[in-house]
Amino acid sequence: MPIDYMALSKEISYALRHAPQEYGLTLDEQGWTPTDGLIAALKQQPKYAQLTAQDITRMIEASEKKRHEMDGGRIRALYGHSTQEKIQRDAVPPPELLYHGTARKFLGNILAQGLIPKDRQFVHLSEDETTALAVGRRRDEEPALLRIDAAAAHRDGIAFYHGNETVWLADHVPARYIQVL
Ligand code: HQG
Repeated sequence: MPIDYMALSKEISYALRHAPQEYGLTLDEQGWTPTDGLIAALKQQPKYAQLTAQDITRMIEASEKKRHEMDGGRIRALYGHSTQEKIQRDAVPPPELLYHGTARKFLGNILAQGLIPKDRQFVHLSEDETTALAVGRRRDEEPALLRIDAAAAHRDGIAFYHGNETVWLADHVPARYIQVL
């Protein structure tokens, strides 16, 4: 049976973002773990009995979002973590503006507290409005779109981190940098 890349991607995200210990894996400070260990753990399931590193490479290439990366025998998730040990990231200057799509029902709290990471290690922000709206649609058919004055926040000392080409991360975004569009 051909490998279902979408299911494989979801399971690898689950393992590398949320539950490495369920797969007998340990993440290093940057979230890396040996690819062989992940493959060995997945192979215990009959549907992945023949799984190879090339399948994972193909899955990453086939994905519409870059969620994982492999490098020199290691693999990691690029964002989304909820593991206890916070992934270490280098702060980098963000684009002028970032966006966040969310459910309308969260707006009151967000405008009071700012954006907080909730169950994840970081707040997730989008480079463009289209991506942010797609993120928000996971929770609301007519999502609220927020614009973050990232340049001003950065000037004021708020750290931003790079996830992938469209995803940016922050520890917390105070409400004064957030505008509802
Ligand atoms: C909301 C997916 C109340 C926040 C996506 C969001 C993304 C607050 C929810 C990535 C709040 C957390 C992450 C506050 C934030 N009060 N609600 N003060 N601050 N929130 O899933 O950004 O497909 O942890 O607005 O595409 O929705 O899995 O974050 O609605 O890139 O690769 O709390 O996950 O990527 O939800 O999504 P999440 P998110 P993948």
